[in-house]
Amino acid sequence: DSDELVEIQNYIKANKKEPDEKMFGIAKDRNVIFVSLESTQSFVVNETLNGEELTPYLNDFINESYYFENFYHQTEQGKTSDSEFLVANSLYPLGRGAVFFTHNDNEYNSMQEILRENDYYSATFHANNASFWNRDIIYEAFGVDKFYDLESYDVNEANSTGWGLKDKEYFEQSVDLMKGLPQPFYSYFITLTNHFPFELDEEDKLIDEFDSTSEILNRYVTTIRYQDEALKRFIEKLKESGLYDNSIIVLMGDHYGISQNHNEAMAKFLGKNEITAYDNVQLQRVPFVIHMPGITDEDPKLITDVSGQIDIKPTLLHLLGIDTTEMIQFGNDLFSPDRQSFAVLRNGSFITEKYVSISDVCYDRQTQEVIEAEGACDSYEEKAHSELSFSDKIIYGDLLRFYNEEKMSTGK
Ligand code: GP9
Ligand code: MN
Repeated sequence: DSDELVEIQNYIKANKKEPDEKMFGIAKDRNVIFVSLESTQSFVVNETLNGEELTPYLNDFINESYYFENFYHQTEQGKTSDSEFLVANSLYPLGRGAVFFTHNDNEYNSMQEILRENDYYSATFHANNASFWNRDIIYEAFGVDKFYDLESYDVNEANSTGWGLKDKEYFEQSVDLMKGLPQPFYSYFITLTNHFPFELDEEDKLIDEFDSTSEILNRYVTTIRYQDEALKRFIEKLKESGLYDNSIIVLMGDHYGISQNHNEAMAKFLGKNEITAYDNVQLQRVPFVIHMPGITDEDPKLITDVSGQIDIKPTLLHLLGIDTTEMIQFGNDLFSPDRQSFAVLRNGSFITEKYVSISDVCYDRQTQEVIEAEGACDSYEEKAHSELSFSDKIIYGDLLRFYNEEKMSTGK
């Protein structure tokens, strides 16, 4: 009921951090071009195979950007849709099932709705059936102004592979579709080629496959390399179209691509004897990049703080100069000087500046050793638990309807 919401609001208020004055509004009124990179994990960044970079373009782009190297995905069974849910709401997805299906009737205060109140137009570009992951329904609930789905693209056998339209073609056609968007806009792009089981036409293979017992990992490196080439073309075409300069470009890996079933091959790839429980948590890192032409290229930054997808919404809203003081969200602005390193994964594992907790075992992040002494992780245990359970309560109880009622009645 609404009393529960008050308790949650108090928790959120107590944990909110003030934004950095220099960063607040630094990208005011710019277009947002958000790219969700399918199954892209951080281990591919600055990695080579037989002397060839897996992501040459991304590696260069990072050197003109803010790059968060300890950024974790927080998705579960809802995969890409869970990552979209995190970005739009700064709420955690559910531990089971896909919240896009189970709670599409809820009240939300999505990024798109908030931006609409600030005169932004919002659009999502994804060359798949509109109903996949229930997107058509949930985008309505999120207030997405326009969904460029499969129907908006010219898709045929020649320009498709695996799950559908090849990323290069997808980006080419997307920029043409973007030209008509009212500005400023918040645009969200979801790639597809680097999707399990990672199929690619011979002509699109720019590097060799890996050589291991896992066909999946062997092919993954080639689809990762292809996606990187597509991303390069996208940015080039944005520059040609004139859309680039007045934009903020954000890149995010949606979730892991290589599951624990491929640990043996992964160990070989990373040059390790085995993939430990600790390594497995490290492998849940996905790239997160913020690129602001004229700003980040002048002064790029490698950011080592621990963070996650939950933090994206307040971070972006603050860069755009939008106040989030009254908003119900679990993330924190990544540029806030008072923010603490922290990310909780949906299975309850969590990462702090000094510790990693996995199934109630506490590890020292520096040595990767188990801490035998009782209690080191304890003070964060409660935070990790509160975050997930409060977020679940909001979703199961549809509690944002009480918040929205109050907002209506006070006109805030
Ligand atoms: C499907 C695409 C992939 O439209 O977003 O979804 P996933 O299987 O990664 O959740
Ligand atoms: Mn995905």
